[in-house]
Amino acid sequence: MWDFPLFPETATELAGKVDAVYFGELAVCVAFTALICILILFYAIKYRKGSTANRENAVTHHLVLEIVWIVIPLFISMGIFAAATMVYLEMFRAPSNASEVYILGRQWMWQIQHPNGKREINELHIPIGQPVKLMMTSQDVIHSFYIPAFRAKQDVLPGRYTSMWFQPNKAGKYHLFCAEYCGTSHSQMIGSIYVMEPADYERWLSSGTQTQTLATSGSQLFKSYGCSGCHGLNATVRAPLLEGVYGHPVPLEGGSVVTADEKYIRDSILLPMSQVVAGYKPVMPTYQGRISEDELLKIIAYIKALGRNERSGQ
Ligand code: HEC
Ligand SMILES: [Cu+2]
Repeated sequence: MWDFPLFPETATELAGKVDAVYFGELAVCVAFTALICILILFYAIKYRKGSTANRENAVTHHLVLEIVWIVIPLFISMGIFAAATMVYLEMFRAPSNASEVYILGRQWMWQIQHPNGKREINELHIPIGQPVKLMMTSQDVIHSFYIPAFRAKQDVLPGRYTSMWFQPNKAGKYHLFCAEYCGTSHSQMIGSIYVMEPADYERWLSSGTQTQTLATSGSQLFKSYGCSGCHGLNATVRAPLLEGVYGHPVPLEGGSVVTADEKYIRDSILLPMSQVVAGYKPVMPTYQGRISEDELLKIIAYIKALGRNERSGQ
């Protein structure tokens, strides 16, 4: 049997679109290469030494021809640009109903946490037909989360959150690779993605030792790190309440406005001086070096959940 796959499986709709762009470009390249080769051969034979072809009145300029060979490639390359941009935008913008999974890369493994607190290592279980968004960060060096069957790849950086999303449409087991050389055992930083039927997935998600949700762990950390002493309702220090801050614009000291996303909350905790909320004193201490990436994810999940509670209560 033919067992020499030149192409990975396609397990998302988007993967098909990425392939379409790729094969479209390949077709353009092949067509032009063939055209040029054929013309070279044709003229090499026609004007070979000793041939009687007419060499008088050789053309040196041809305006129409020049315009044609500028305009046609211009349209072709703009077409490729438009198609690729459309696919890229779709890849870039996660739908708002996507469920979130947190990924922590480190030398040399992937630690994965689901919002309900379930953890896995080098394995990611997801349901078929539902959008999933990954929030990713690294504990040490740059890694890259790569799932060939989804045509999805995103660098995972220390000190920063990156994200990507996909919606698998075919159940099965797929490869997961680290696609950024990250040290001695980089080649072993691999794993599997399991795309499951929704019912199987629910069963898997609720199986095993039931841990508490990320947001609950986060609320405990919020107390144990003393955040609630300032951010709580009965705090003596004047600090902004964090209910509903996630996803909303925050006016900063100095006049600018930022949207409170994961990165902003992370920076607020590690580098509180870098962005001070308008109307407040910069008294919040930095937690750089005191809070682990893992704990940060939980606190962020908690602050995000605060936002949801508030909105649903309105
Ligand atoms: C000593 C009091 C104090 C402590 C302790 C404290 N904060 Fe703050 N925090 C503040 C103040 C004051 C601000 C507003 C000024 C600023 O942005 O630095 C703030 C701002 C923030 C913001 C940005 C809020 C917004 O509305 O944009 C976040 C998020 C935050 N803190 C999270 C935390 C977390 C998480 C902890 C615990 C790990 C914590 N804080 C501990 C006083 C505190
Ligand atoms: Cu790696």
